[in-house]
Amino acid sequence: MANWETVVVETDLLICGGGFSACGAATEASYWAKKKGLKVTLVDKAAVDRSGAVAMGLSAINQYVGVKDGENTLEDYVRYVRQDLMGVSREDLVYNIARHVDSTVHLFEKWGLKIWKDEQGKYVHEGRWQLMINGESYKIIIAEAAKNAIADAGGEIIERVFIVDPLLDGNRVVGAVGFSTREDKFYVFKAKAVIAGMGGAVHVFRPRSVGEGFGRSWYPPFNSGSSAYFTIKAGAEMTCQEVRFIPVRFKDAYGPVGAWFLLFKSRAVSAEGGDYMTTHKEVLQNYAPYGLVKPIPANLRNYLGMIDVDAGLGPLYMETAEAIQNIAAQYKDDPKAFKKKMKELESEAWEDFLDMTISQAILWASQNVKPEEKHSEIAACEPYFIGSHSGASGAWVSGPEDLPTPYKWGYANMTTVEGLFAVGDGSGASSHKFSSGSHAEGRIAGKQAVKFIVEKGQAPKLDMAEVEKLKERILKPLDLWNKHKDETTDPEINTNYVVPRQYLHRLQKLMDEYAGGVVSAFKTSKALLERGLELMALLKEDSDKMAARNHHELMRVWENIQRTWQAEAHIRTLLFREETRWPGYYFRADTPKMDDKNWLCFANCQWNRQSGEWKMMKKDIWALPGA
Ligand code: SFD
Ligand code: AMP
Repeated sequence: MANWETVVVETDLLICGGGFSACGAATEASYWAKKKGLKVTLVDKAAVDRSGAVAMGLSAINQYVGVKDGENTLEDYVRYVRQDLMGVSREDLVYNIARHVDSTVHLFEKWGLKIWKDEQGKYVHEGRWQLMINGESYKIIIAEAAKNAIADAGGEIIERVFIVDPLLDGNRVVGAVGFSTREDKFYVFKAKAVIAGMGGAVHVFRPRSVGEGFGRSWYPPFNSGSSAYFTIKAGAEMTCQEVRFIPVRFKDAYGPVGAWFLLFKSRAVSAEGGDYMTTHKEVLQNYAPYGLVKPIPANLRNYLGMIDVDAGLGPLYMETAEAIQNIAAQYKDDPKAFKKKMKELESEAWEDFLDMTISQAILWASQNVKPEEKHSEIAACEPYFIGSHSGASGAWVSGPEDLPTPYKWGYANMTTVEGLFAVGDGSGASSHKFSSGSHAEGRIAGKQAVKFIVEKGQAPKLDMAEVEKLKERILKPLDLWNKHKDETTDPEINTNYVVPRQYLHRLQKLMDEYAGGVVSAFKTSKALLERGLELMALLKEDSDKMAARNHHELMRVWENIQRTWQAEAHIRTLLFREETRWPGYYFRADTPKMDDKNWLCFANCQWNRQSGEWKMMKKDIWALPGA
């Protein structure tokens, strides 16, 4: 076995991940931990300042309820999420996040984030729930607050350590193992409670960007399903594993569309079919009541565009020029004011990308796009797993203490495994939390995890023989490489191993063709999924044969294995739910209709740590009283 040092870190609370939810958890937990003399340790595979989905920055805060100004009620937000997720959401969790999110946003502002204000000093809204920000440094600001809080409480931040597996004592989490991506060090974390905040997953499906563009995606390439893998492997019940997210984005560089639709009030059209939201309006009747209320759910908006694409009426376009002209038109009688407004809109259009998807600005520049003169192509992306946005996959977590929710087994945001909490993209069925809501959810879980430690914390009992086995398995790819690399002239072609990229292509091909990726126009069926599972079993056998030539590739190996578990949970749940509830995200060709009678419920799954079997379950939906 590779001769790596084992570093043991003892802590009370372990926070896995350093993104928005983890920073929220660290900020809040440190405050309470300091009072109780407890230690908080945060571990990120990258550098917290620029890690996760918000690495490049964002141009909007997508969840702000505005309770203090009487703009909306918490129940309004619960209804919005219920509607957008076609009736399937954990209303207790959505409510809990909504009631904490405004104060989180106010903290962001206090920490230095620039939120746009109008002449009256009120926040500038992009849409009903969204606020415009100067967000290039969004992540750094939020990271700084988390780092300060941890330092103040005497905690620790460990960067560039990739968390792989949870450690368990029966049904109680007692820590985690991981490895340094820079040094020959294997880490063992002993903890009384653990928060999984390692984001969602990308590159489970073959991306549109292949060849020279490989790696480019809407969702950040850094998140590879670590939260899902961690909670599944711990034996936690999972939910909404079928609810992937497919955003529509500016084509090929994945620039966001929210500002165009909401702030600029732009239309999207297909080249031959016109405004698909109008021409296919009657289709929405099939998805009543969700299809009939504004805003129309994200998946249905996708679906109406896909109808034209399937009919060969594409490409789809965002009518940027028309939208800009429409806004500037109010100044048409004053040429100077008109020119000034046009300049302002033009710079806002570019800034929207420069704040969060710089490559889209580069692509526009390289293709000579002037948004004020010419429309721009948009397309549905490959599927991602991001339960904090408009997908819903994640762990099934306990609801808040004070609500009469039936889903409650102790501490808010705790999974079905004692002491293991999940947040952000790691917790399911509580979509539309975005950056601000994920941070708020992290704060909720951080406080609850400290409470758990105070009330139920136990010295973690670790089976060191088990840990040693894990170390051997986790470092095996390095051994495989060293043992066999000289056997062939091209070290990437070898009968004893596959390199991570080869394995990744195989996983992506499988998912794309059998589980409804871009190549299959997001369509799948029972037969395809069953065949996909057969191939998945063979792929999993070969996951043991991945080789790594260095630290970086070792991380690639484990990212791939984690993606594979996310993929399997996805296929199994697509198979279980015999209806098409989210057309536009995926279509079950053999059960093409929405079936409220049988399937207005959560589809949950759980992997059994002893038997290795998966169990599939239906869970009832609970509606928040008054919403
Ligand atoms: O609109 C390990 N999101 C947007 N939210 C907004 O509020 N406004 C926007 O403008 C947003 N836009 C947007 C958004 C997302 C993306 C991808 C784009 C654009 C291109 C959503 C938010 O970003 C999202 O909701 C939150 O970031 C979710 O928070 P969280 O904590 O669940 O995930 P994270 O921030 O990505 O952090 C993950 C962390 O885990 C680390 N990590 N650490 C240790 N071991 C491992 N094995 C690990 N694996 C991962 C990561 O390094 C990171 O620290 S809009 O355009 O859609
Ligand atoms: P996006 O850039 O697509 O991630 O969107 C940013 C925010 O705007 C999210 O809260 C979306 O749910 C919302 N959004 C985007 N497009 C629309 C639309 N056409 N109608 C209503 N809400 C939208």
